[in-house]
Amino acid sequence: MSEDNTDTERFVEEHERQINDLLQDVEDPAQTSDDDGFSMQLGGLELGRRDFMKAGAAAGVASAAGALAGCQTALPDSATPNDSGDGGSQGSSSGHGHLVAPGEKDEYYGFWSGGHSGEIRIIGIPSMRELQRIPVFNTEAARGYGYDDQTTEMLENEGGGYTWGDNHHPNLSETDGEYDGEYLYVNDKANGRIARVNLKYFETDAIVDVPNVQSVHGCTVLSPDTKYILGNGEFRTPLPNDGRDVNDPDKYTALFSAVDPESMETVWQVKVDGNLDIVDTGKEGRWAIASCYNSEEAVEIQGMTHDDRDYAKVFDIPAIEEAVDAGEYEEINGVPVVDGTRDSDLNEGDDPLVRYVSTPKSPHCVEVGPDGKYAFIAGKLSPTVTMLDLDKIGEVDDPSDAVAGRPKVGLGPLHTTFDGNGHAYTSLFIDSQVAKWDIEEAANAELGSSDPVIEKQDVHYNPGHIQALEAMTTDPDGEWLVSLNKLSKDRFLPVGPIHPDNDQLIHIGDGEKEMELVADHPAYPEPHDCIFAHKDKIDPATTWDREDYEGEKPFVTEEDSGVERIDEETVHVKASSKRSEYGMFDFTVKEGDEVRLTMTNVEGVRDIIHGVAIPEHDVNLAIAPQDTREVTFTADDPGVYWIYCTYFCSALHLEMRSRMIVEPRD
Ligand code: K7E
Ligand code: CUA
Repeated sequence: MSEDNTDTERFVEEHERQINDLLQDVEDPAQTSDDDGFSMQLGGLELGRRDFMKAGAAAGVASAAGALAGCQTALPDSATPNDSGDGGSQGSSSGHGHLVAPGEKDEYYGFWSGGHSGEIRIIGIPSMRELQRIPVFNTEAARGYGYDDQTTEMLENEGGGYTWGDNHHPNLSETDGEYDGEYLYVNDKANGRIARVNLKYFETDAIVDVPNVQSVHGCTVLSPDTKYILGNGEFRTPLPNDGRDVNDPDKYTALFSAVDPESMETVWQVKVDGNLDIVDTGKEGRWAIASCYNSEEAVEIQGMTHDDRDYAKVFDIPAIEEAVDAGEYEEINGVPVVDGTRDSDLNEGDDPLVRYVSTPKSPHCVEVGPDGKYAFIAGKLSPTVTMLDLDKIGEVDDPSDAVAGRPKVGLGPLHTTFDGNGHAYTSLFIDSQVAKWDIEEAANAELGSSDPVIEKQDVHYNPGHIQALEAMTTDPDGEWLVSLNKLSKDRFLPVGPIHPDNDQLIHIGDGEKEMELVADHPAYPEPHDCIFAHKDKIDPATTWDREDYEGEKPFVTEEDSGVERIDEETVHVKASSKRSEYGMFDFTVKEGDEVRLTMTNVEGVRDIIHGVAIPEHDVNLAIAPQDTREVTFTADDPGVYWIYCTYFCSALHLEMRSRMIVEPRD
């Protein structure tokens, strides 16, 4: 334990040293010369710069760096010491080609979370070319997402009506432990939601606003068959959160939620002590392991990092299901909530719902290794990774006895990934490195030993998640690793004070050779995590299949095109679209009419999208071949409005127009 104490102190010192260097090195003196002028509100306290730095260092690497990125220019070189060995290569000297020639395709799909942009991005590996973006919690004009009735209603009704989300953890659905290519699930940290993306159409098709929680941070599917989507309610809040009890820690709670992947309904929740950060599951469907901070259960942030220990929580899914089936729950807002706090009756005896495992203070990520034997819990404020033996966790009396190793890997360990050949790779936020280490050696070494570390690779700069190919499966493919670096600093042409992130591609091969940094890729704010699937596991549609929406929406042919008056103030306009004309050259409605426009793209070929823009009515649809979209709007003002196609679809694309005539109602 004294080892951990010293480590934490060393970490805080090191972090403060770096920040001091940073502040001295800022180029524009106008921004920092007036020391007294600097203050910010943190946890309700007015803090001077020195206080802020201390608070930032103590409150955690990620939050401190986030605050810095917001109030300073880029970190100077001195903030990223490269003093631990090989110095790192800056380019590909050995010729590990990642470029994909024109006309050739990538080997892997990469699904990137988009952070507070709210979207998912599809990036090809190894080229790192961006292939597509899928709007999820955001609206996206280019795809008409959040403009047609269906997606607008999903965002407003099930989605809770928020205009943005903060997605961190994309997950692919599994059958028998293999990616089945059906769905991607992702959390919204900002508003406590989980969304589902249909991988046939690469479109978001469902969102659930998880009851009783403010934030869903950690998010994972339960391996091996996607029985649930599991979400960590990160922020403790009073339950019910109705303005009473705001200063009573006993009334605050954090909830671990299970969502049904088909119905997207929240089927149960578990009340726990301490905050919940990140979660992963074992490979056999029994264990879910979540990292946890604020075991102090402070309700103000200053109190959240007092103690030197926190814990990981190990959820026994079948035991939780049994408790729910036995009716041992309280129903809150329609969801059965079982009590998994430490003192709960349900945690007594041999089959507790939740096992609390002591770890160094404020751990960050949890990833379960490919063989399912260990959960790897990165230390964040401790320079170690705690390995939890999942074969033992159900057997031992004291869950701490299931700690199988704790290698010291470097400063600010956040996330771990795997090559399938016995190596783990951990991102070091403070050291700006990736540490590669030997898993079995770590299991045999003393706790806190750095002997298992094989090699370190500099990255630029301050990595969060790192991911190797199919590292979250039982059979990782090695070869490439991506380091998602929070700061790009000086790596690209400057583009103003909001810098891009930097996603770096690193060749790892089968793990036997040295890591090699191969490419930098600027990333729009702000990816957190990514997940890779071999191209053979994903099978997207090239056009829509109208049977998939039969009964929900019509398929409008040229012959069906026309205007139907529903009542005095409502009309239904139906039109087809094809190269290069709409099913009607004009249509007439009355001033004040509510217009429902239903349009089908009747093209049978791929890649011919038609758009519908109606000037001055905020109407914008994007319709793929064989798809139908609907939009409802009000024709407020009499006049002529030129409807036009927004997708460049043919030589006569500019001529693809129609007139909406709005007659005065007199
Ligand atoms: Cu480390 Cu939300 Cu996975 Cu960001 S989280 S980095
Ligand atoms: Cu249809 Cu342009």
